[in-house]
Amino acid sequence: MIIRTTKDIPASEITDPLVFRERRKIIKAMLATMVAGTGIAPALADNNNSAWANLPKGDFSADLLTPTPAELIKNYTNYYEFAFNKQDSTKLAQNLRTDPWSVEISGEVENPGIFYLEDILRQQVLQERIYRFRCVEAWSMVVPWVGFSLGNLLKTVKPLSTAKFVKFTAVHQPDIMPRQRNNAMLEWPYVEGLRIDEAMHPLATLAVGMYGDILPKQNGAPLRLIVPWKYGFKNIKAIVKIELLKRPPITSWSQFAPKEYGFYANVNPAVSHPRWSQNSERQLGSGFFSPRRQTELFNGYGEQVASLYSDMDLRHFF
Ligand SMILES: Nc1nc2c(c(=O)[nH]1)N[C@H]1C(S)=C(S)[C@@H](COP(=O)(O)O)O[C@H]1N2
Ligand SMILES: [Mo]
Repeated sequence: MIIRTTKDIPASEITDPLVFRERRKIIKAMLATMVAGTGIAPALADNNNSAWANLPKGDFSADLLTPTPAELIKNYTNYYEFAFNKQDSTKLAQNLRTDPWSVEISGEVENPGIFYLEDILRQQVLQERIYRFRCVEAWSMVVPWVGFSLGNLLKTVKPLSTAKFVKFTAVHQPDIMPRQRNNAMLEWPYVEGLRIDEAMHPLATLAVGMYGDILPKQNGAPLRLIVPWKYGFKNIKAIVKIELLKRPPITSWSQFAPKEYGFYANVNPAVSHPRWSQNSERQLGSGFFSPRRQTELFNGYGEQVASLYSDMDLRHFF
């Protein structure tokens, strides 16, 4: 199943007001009330989103996914504001200031605002969502995220009919992010984007935790995007601003190398990166001689998301 959680517990139903004092406590308290998984439908009963009804309930099952060990996920990270290798970024990210944290939601919406993350968490239903994650560099992992539906958050600010795209902006803390200081490689802050229908899709997630705890800083704390059918670079970390726009935003990677990192970036084994094949992937933790995993179209989420792209020739949209 897509989501292992079976019980929706709005944080507002947790009685102890002290619980709200700390993000970590909120997340832990909500997770403690979760019941081990028996299916997806109950978890989404109040979601009001009929797309869930179409999810396959047969052998396609995230429950069958074995999460990658937490230590591997935490110690092999891409976080270019800190470093261009996967070890230093993990260490340096510990300096990030994540408290307090607020998110501006603005643009083509009826009710723009700046919201404390804790206030957002109180309104949203946290769920454990176990998804495959596929980096464009051809490595992959399975992560038990803790998060909530991006679409549900967007609905709270009432998108206007003119909202066609969503732009996400990551934090700018040049005093502790060395690559922002040198202006290295990408335009900072890191920007990503989605089409509005992609953003409203039930698989599009804002993660605040993983493995039943708050998100490690190196993995995008306190708030990051997870779009499991797209390459890893779309999954922007440390989000401070979400703007609904009429026009497609210019995203950091597509600006840096449009032929290599397109706006759509849907996982597709048939479309090679200009410098390497995307046909297979190395699963984090598997040995050098272990067989590679065959990469799947839309990272295996085609039944859920392919209809978003029915009018596109997938050979031409990287
Ligand atoms: N702000 C920000 N978000 C980011 C990145 C980054 O450098 N900065 N790297 C992206 C890339 S290329 C990948 S593969 C994933 C990696 O997520 P992980 O480090 O949690 O595995 O984060 C994405 N989100
Ligand atoms: Mo990546």
